[in-house]
Amino acid sequence: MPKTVLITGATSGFGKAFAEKFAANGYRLILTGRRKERLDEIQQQLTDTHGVEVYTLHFDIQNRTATFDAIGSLPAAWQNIDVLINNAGLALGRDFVDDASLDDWETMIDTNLKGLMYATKAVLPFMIKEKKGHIINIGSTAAKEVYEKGNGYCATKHAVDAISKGMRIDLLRHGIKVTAIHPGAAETEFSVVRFKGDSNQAAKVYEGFQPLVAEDVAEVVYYTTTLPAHVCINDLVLTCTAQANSIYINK
Ligand code: NDP
Ligand code: 8X3
Repeated sequence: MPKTVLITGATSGFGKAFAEKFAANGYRLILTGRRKERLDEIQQQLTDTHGVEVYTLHFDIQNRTATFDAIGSLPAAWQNIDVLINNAGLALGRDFVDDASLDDWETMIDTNLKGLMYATKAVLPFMIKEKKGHIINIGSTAAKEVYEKGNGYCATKHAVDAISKGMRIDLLRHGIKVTAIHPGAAETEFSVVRFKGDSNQAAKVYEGFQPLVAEDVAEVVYYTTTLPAHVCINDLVLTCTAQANSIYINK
């Protein structure tokens, strides 16, 4: 029986690269996101290329009922989830605290923190029943240091760091691994979303150095799932070689 991974935010960037990597390694995939057409395309492409089974669920992870209804609707044959990757997330805006938009803050909190908690709580009963599982939370270097004009986003990622530590402690008794992966700057749709569609401003973020690409992060995430049952990577920060942390980039 192939293993099953559920990836939130699988329509682009890291999540899409995770889907490709796990499919190439024979996993069955449950892919989620809001953009149904993209999920359908990725499902078709991965099925054709790797011959794996792909199940898609499209919902807004900010919506608690929609998240529980979607994950709760999984047929019994898809409930044996080995790996949950809590990846869906976004940054909105680069503004001083006094200029930052409350709507942006609320969207980031609802997606990056509350959405992650909803997805985890929806999947956990399946893992607890099986007495095994691996939860991988995608944090950020922004979970480790706060940078100027990063206020709301950094707060949500610090919260992801904290909830990952809490999950690791509380899920010990169920034998469930919890890994937090904290990538640095990676060129995906992330900055286009952050700058609300301004792709020129987004491109400037990555000028003058070679950032990570989604496939780099996928390699590391996949690696954490290949270790023996008694070994767990708890917390891992990865950056491109030009980046030391949230603040220092050699460019
Ligand atoms: P992308 O913008 O490329 O991908 C974000 C994914 O999240 C998309 O699949 C999107 O799907 C999904 N998503 C966003 N909002 C929602 C929502 N409300 N409901 C459901 N799904 C949602 O960005 P990345 O791949 O770069 O980001 C993935 C994760 O990695 C995020 O948590 C981000 O904070 C984190 N990260 C990114 C870094 C970077 O530099 N790129 C570095 C460190 C961490 P859809 O729009 O279809 O709903
Ligand atoms: C994304 C990386 O530097 O924009 O988490 O915070 S950064």
